[in-house]
Amino acid sequence: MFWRSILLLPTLVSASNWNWEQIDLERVDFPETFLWGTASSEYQISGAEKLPNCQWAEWEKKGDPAIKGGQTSGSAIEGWDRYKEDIALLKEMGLNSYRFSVDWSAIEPEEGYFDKEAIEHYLDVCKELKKNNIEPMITLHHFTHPIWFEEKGAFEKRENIDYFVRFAKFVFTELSNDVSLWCTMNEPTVIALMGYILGEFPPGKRGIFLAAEVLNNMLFAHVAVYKELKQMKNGDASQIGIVHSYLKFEPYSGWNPIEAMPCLFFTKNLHQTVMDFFKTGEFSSMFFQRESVPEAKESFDFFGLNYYSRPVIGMKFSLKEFLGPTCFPGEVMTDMPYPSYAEGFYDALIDCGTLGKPVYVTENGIADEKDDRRELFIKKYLYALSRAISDGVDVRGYFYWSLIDNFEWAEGWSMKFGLYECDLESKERVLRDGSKAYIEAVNRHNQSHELLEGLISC
Ligand code: GCO
Repeated sequence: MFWRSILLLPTLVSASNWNWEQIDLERVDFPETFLWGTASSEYQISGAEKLPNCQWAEWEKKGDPAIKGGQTSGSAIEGWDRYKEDIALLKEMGLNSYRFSVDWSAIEPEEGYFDKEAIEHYLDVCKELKKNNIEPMITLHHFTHPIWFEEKGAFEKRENIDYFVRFAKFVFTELSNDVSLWCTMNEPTVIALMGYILGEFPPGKRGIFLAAEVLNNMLFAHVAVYKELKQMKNGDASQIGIVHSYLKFEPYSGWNPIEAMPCLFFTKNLHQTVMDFFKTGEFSSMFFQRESVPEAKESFDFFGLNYYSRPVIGMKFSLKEFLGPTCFPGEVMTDMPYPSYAEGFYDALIDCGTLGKPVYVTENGIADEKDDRRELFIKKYLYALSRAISDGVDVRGYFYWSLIDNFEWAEGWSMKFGLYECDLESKERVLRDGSKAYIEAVNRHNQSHELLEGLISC
């Protein structure tokens, strides 16, 4: 198995590079009925004050180094209370969709107790979106869950999946009259990596066998939720999928085994395992965990792709750090430990297209506090998206991460992903200059189709 994985190395880390000098970034074209939106998650925009029963609220209490510099989420950007204001921003930008999460700890703060007010809040959010012709896309699990679920061992135990299924069914019953796009889980691999290998997310464990088991259980939970929701009222009319973080690690010096081995390890376990699960119905980790779940192949109506970049790993030759993130000559780093790499976005789209289902880009964006790379990032990534679509990938929508700066988990407030920045005192939202590239692209697309519709109806 191990040696077979080594032979896989070239396919796992193969990368392409385009000559951007010869590319006209304005030459983009998108399908007429395309969803343009932004994405967020409840904890990141509403914080521990609004969600005190969430396992992240507990985790934050650990301070530094659990969260950089001991920062806290507080009331974050008051996303819960300011939803009307933020939906007005989406509308003003010309967007027609919004991906957000329904926080489990708000809905079921105690085991078996479902909070009426919380579900009504989400119903109001959906109604407000619909009123503004903005299509809601709901994520049922975006890294957070109630403390009581964490105490039971969360997804470490297969039997706990039933709790998640029960929550999912409750939310679907209440909201599916107004919502037809559903994501069961956000990035199970990131939970496995951050929560169970690096120990930087709750529960802060470090065990690769356990990490693979958690991933296995989360994928299994996705299949279980999919099957249940599809049988419910509105199930057939809904599109239900999963969100995967497409993460291929690349060694800086190609075949240097010290760099290549960890890249192979992470790419195989945190990425390829998920792609294979949905392609073949087989779960297989490098640690000899195997499970056949044939229904997995038909357990999604769309595939949610989160793509930011591909991390490049190089030797550091310093006493402090032996291996670390870097980029290739000529590349531009984002504020996160990876470069801007639009070619990888194209490759990822082509790869996801081979799953045979429609693809939604459920997240893509850049952390850029100085706002000196955002504009070009947006233009290049939208070009890559348009090229993948014209090369045959059935992409139905694109959700920029994120509308407004928000609490970036263990990074705290240091990563500025927002199209809008937010003053954490006044909570005022201010549009960044670089974000205008997104608004312009969306409006150009909207106008050209309105024009076309006008001509057809003449
Ligand atoms: C993730 C999450 C988001 C992040 C975003 C920026 O990918 O970790 O889905 O919650 O905030 O991706 O890193």
